[in-house]
Amino acid sequence: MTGESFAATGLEPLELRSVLSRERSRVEAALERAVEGLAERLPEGPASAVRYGVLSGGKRLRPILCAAAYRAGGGGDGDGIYDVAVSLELIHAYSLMHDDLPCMDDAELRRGRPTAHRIHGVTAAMNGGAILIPAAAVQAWTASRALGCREEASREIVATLCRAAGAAGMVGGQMLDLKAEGRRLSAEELDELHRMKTGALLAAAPRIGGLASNATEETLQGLSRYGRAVGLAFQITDDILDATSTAGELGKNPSDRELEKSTYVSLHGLEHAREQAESVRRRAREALSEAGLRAPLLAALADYAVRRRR
Ligand code: GRG
Repeated sequence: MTGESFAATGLEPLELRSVLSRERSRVEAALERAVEGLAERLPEGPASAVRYGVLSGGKRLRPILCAAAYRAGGGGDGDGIYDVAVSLELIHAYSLMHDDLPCMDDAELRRGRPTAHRIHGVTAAMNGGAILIPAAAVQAWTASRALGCREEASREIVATLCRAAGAAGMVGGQMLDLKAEGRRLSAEELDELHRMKTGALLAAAPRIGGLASNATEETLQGLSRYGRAVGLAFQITDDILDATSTAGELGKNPSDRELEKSTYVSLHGLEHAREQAESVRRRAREALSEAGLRAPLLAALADYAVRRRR
């Protein structure tokens, strides 16, 4: 991240680093509240896998996007939105636990640590991941009601989360990914796969924040456009990092190269992938200004999605 890139957002790099660190602390606290409430009612195996899979670091970008959009939409600065926002992270954590299983990517390393099934066993990681799916929906419902959202808004928040996680979103994208094994995808097929597998949940994050803040329809549409662009920029960058970093730098393995997956880099080349990421990052920022949203953190998060190192 260069000073130049953040100056335009109103957040200098050092400032963004400290804002992100403060945001992550608030997300971690909400995750601990959510996981303790859940794990204490579970048998030891899945309880340990859930704690391990959820409370194991990570960038926490989805809940941070959600909370930032809530404030951009006129919500206050209380902790309640983080309890709503972590519903996205519970879905994300389950997807990583399941993605790492031997029947999927058979991964050893995630976030710089052994994967959940390597520590807690395949059954506990599988069950713990499955428990997180309905738990995330319940979390979104109870936390949004506690925040004071109208029943209609809470329903829409839960529906947005479930749609993004489901067959038209993340799970559908993963099915396309599994079906693509050993085959080179066309550019259109790869766009569709990424839009669903990674983009849908990232795009849902600012929309959920907007819904929780009772934002206007115009703001919601702007946040959705912004979220779709951030999701795509994030995924193109993931492909670039996968092609240019070591497992140690990324804290995960195997790489897409090792799995012989189609990526933006394998299809379009590194330079073109970088240009695409840059152009989608600009599109994300334009979506904010077109909707009349003055949201320096959301703008800086679009930059962060492409300028991160892991
Ligand atoms: C049964 C078909 C089927 C699916 C189950 C496993 C699964 C659901 C979905 C997989 C979705 C998946 C693994 C998407 C990858 C998304 C992605 C880019 C993850 C990395 O996100 P970061 O960088 O991770 O935000 P951190 O570690 O920072 O949280």
